[in-house]
Amino acid sequence: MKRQKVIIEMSIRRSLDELIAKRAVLIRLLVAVCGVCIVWQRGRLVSAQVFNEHEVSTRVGKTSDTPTVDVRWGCGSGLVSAEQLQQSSAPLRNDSKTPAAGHEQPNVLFLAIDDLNDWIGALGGNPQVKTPNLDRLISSSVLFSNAHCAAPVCSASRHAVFSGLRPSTTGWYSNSSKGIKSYLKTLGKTVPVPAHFRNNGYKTMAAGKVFHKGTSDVRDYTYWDEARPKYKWPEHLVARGHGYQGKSGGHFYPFPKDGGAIYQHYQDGVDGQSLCWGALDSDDMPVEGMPDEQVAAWAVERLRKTHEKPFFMAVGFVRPHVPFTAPRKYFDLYPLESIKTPVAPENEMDDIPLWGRTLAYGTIKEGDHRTVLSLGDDYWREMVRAYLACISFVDAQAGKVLEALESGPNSENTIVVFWSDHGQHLGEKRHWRKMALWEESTRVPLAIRLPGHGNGGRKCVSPVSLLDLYPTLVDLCGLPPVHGLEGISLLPQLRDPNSKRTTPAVSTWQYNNHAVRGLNFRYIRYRDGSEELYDHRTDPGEHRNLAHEVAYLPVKQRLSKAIPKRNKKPSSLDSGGQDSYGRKYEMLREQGVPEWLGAKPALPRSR
Ligand SMILES: [Ca+2]
Repeated sequence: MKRQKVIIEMSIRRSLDELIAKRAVLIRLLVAVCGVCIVWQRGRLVSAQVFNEHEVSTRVGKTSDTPTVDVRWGCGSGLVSAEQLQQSSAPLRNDSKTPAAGHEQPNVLFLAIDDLNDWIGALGGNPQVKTPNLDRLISSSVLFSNAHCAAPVCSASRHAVFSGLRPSTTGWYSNSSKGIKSYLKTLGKTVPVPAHFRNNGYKTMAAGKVFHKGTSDVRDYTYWDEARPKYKWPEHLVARGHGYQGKSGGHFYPFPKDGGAIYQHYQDGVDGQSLCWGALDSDDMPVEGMPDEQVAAWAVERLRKTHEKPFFMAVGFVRPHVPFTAPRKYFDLYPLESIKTPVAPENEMDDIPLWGRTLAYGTIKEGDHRTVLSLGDDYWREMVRAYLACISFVDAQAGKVLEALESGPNSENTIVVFWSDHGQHLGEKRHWRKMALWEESTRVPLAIRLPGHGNGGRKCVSPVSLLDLYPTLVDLCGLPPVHGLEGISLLPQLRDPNSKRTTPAVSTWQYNNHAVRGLNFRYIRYRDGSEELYDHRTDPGEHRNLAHEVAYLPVKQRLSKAIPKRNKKPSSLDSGGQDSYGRKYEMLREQGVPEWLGAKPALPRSR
């Protein structure tokens, strides 16, 4: 009996040992599978960052000896560091579709300002500008001082931001009006940023110019739980007849009573009205205030409330987009006689290829810069002052929104992302507006403020792209990863702004024209193969094209590796046709380049 008991005990122990051994094998197997997954994922990230410019760092501001500040924000059950989020191999959010009111995930205020170049205090693009509110925001944010758009025009840039995909991947290159068919063909399979937030338990809200045409570019397609209705101009202002009919079909108001100088020159319906300005008096504006003031009031009202779910709120201001009209008091900040116009060296167009000059020609029949010069000795300076006035006006509106956030119940757990969709030329390279591949067109303000203001006031000088916003938001808010995004998360730079980042920023304007911005150089390659190269260490104004200098061949070769291999043809080129720039290029080639764009052949300067 005793022997039988011993045998049974031994048998049970052996079975247990085998079970434990099998379990250990299973656990080891699981660990191995997880390891392979992590290595594969890291490999993907590394392969995306394999490009290395080997440029000499010219980092400015605070340096690596500045201690890294832990990036933290308040959560329902304590504090979660960005480091923890980044290093976790588990999904970055919980599985609940409806996070509790404690807001386990942070809110996001996504603040977009249209057509704002680097003329803000913190970026130093124009020392005369007054932007106290944006400067204050940046002083508590991580500033990305070398940030660039994916496309230098409203609609293409915004769809790149919200889809996380390049124009050359989707085929959405321009502002041309697109119906639902075109949308489905180019972007139908994407999940726009606000849709991803909404699908994962966030309340989504929007007001103003978020997409090109407001809170959505596609009729009946909405990503928002709450969106401010599209603004309608008062009839008495429309009846004045000065509204500028943009090429994409949008109307822009308001104008002064007499329409301003350009209206006096061109009268009704002549294009060129977009290069206009005007100081507005109270009866030139809606009784409720300018649309941007109304958008600010809408956002202020909601930021002062608590919300049951975490929110993603997009607020888009239209100014400083043309027309450069704003309340008169903002013009009074800038006495005309004090205004300096941008530097435009006499022969700066001579070493720019025909494609570059084609872009600089602009959209007015006689040429944009030529038109500005023809409107009077002071018109260029007046336009610069008006752009500055519009910037200060929109800075004041941003200030209202930020004050409401900071003094309200959402101040402790809201990420602020401040960005513009592209830059703006005001005569540099004889070019106006955007829609080119030089620094003035592609450089944008970009600053991210984390709850607790981690690393506030520090600067990342590495090149980054607006494409990086989507994966950054996914990381910061713990959303499920999205397959195929073409940007790279900025989370490492939010943790440490000196964190190395070697992937350049690529901007694309129309089919197969690209600019690659590295830490120190800008390389442009147009669709006919012509090139430009600028060294920002010695030539921040991009006045000397180095593309034909043998010594810079290695730089060109390195930067050209970042040019997209895939360039989806827009429908206008499907059957071998030309787009509008292709036609203009052919026209200039046949008729010659006008004197104001540099009549000499586009050859390298003699050394
Ligand atoms: Ca824009």
